[in-house]
Amino acid sequence: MQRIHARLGGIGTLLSLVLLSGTALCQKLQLNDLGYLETRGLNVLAFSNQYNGFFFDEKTSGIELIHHGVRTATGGAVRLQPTPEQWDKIPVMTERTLDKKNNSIELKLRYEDYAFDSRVTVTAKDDGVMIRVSLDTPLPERLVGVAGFNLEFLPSAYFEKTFLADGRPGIFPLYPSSSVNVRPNADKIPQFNGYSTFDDRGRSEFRVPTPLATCTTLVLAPEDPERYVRIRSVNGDLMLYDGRLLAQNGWFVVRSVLPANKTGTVAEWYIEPKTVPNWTRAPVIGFSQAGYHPSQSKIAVIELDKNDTPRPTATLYRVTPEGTLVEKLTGAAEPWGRFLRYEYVRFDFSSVKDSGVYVIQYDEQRTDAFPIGAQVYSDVWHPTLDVWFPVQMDHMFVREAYRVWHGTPFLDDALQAPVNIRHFDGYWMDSTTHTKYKPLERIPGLDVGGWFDAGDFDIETWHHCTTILSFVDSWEHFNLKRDETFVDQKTRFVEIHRPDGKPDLLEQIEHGTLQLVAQFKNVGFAVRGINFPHLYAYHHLGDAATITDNLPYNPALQPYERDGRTSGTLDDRWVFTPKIPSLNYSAIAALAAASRALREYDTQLAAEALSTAQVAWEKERKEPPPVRLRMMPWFLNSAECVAALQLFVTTKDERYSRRFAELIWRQLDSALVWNIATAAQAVQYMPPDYRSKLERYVLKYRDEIGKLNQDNPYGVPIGTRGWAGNHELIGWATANYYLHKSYPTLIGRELVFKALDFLFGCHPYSNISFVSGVGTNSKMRTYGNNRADFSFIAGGVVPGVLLLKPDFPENKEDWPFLWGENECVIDICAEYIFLANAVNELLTSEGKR
Ligand SMILES: [Ca+2]
Ligand SMILES: [Ca+2]
Ligand SMILES: [Ca+2]
Repeated sequence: MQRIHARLGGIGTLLSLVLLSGTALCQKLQLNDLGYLETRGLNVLAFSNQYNGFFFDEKTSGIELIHHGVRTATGGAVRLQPTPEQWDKIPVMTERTLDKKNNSIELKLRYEDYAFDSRVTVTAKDDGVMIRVSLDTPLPERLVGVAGFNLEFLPSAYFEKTFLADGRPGIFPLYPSSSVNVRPNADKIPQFNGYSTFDDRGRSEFRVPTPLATCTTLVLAPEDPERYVRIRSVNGDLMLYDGRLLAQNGWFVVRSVLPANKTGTVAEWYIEPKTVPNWTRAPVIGFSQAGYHPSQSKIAVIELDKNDTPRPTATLYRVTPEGTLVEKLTGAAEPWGRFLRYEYVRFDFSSVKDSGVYVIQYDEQRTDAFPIGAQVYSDVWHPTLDVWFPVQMDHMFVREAYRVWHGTPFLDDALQAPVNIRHFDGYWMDSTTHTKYKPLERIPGLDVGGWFDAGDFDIETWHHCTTILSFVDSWEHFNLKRDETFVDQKTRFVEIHRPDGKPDLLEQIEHGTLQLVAQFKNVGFAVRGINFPHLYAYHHLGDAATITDNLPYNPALQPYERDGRTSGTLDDRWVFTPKIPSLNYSAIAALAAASRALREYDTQLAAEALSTAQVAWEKERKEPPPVRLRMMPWFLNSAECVAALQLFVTTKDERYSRRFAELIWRQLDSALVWNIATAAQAVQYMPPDYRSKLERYVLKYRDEIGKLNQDNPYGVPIGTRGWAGNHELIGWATANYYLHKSYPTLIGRELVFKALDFLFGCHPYSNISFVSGVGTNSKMRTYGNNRADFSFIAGGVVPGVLLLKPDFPENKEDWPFLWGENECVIDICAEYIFLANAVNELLTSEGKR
């Protein structure tokens, strides 16, 4: 968004600087009903969000600052490293007490491994907060010199800014370049589950950063009234570290080491973040950065600070060929009300249908320019298929013009994973391999096809299945013959922007199918995934071809020794082989579907996919699921339902449709929203009475989604989990598309369009498009495998707006490392291609009505 004039109390304005110099600092923080300390321009949260025991330190927990609308500090807690990494030990918050009278929050933190308890209080004092750490018993011997109180500051919030350490000036490093010491592993507090983020090349050592500065008073960004924070340590030194020396996603850490042999207060900081008097967050004008089709409704949702005074109107200007603005429509900015921490007004400019370039102005703010036109959605999916998916292709060399995205990776796939494992990426192994292979024995034939799951490089079979299914849906519904990619499986070569006479979508379906077929052929069933044995390989950033040595492991050689064909380094990926019936059904569905799409493209692979699916189906039906999976039969039955439908569509064998009919109504009764898309997809294949029977459920579904208009001003589902909700949103809109096709009078087409509006910028926090390279202003920093470069891969769709408890929506654009906000994954991207085409089809086939 562009700002036109400096606004009183707005972001970074000259005016606010002038005001600040002559006035007092902020008012005292108050503990509000939501459980955090609040004043205008500053919130202090204390464990409003918990550390996630699954992915550990996600930089969304501990004591945190939201400073002039931006979450700039996190991780305030007793920690066991100067700059904790994601998989370092985290404290469990065992008790949190709110003291309204004293504007204070007390936390009890525990490290179970060391039976170490501490208390941390955060109390409003003067113009800031006092943080006190106290101990009832002295530090455990092992944690002396190790335990400290840390608070982490967002590097991108302090780039191009200075600090003062006891008055000595410094500049925050743009790139990590301070010093590191190497110490023996005996001194190290082990990371989670004995894993290590550091590849010490067999030397039993680890790295420790040295401080950028040591002082008792530290001022961050003295020149910037919006980022200024002063920290004074009452007892003991403050040290400022750069966490990026150990991990690119590290933050700047301020730390005080806790003293040995002491009880009572062991660390005490007074923190004073400056606030701009009467600060009011600039409005966010949510709108579609990709523009609008003339015939759809067009509603800008404007997000306002609760202290802002809503303006009565907003204006749409047309940008003329001469470069001037002509007022097209001034309309009401209708109040919608409160959602989380903001107030909302909405500006409806649906009546404007003339093709052209427009901007929206509200108050002193004007949006990026965007088009209205009949063709706006025709190409919005191109970057995803042309660029994003080719870059994700595993086992292939991928070039784009002069650039090589990656070399040919994982020619050393793969070894049978050992038994009884809980893996850091959520994979696991049972007490047996369930295969004919011994632990660490090579499973042949898996170095083919597949995609890098996400910002990481594992083969995630579940996501493969949904990706293939969605691709086949796109192929069958929209006949996407676009050809801008050259794929040669034989020489493992891919080139972007180079047509090869074959539809790219089929080349992608083939690429996923090759991996699935290989799993069944060589393992006997769909594997949970193929992933890394070492954490230091898993967190790799850069070219996938350099993660392993690409040579199969040979135990006869020494580590790091090679003989030209094999290697003594145990770095080959592991195949995780727990038996998961629902996963097998998902794979059966994907293979059955792929066999239709590939029938003419690759007859042999199509036949193999279908026979694999049919044999696997018979096997799965005969084998009762393990006891623990019978606990959630609806999930298993959902997968079986999809498999039955896909097998029926492919073969027309009524055994499959009978099984589908047996399951689907039960499924709709137990989990309506989860199953409605499958039910709707089946309408065209089932007997006529199916449609009328389903109508009852559609009515119920319509009532349910109608509530969304009261839930939030966007009228779409907004996820509340630790991973933001764009996937659910796309799934919701896709279900609406299928339902609209069969029940156009019950489910309107706007219920499909709204989701794209949201993805393209009509959402909370900012108005950036969540699809990189699509729309005027779109995500240029995402959690892809090039995130260390603060970059993106065009066409990637991010998870979007993360709702941090209790009321803070966030999607950072200056910091790519929060995966819950910014990680692009294969199934979301495939389903986005479908949705974009669904919207385009509805608007171009029905738009003239
Ligand atoms: Ca993964
Ligand atoms: Ca092609
Ligand atoms: Ca290897």
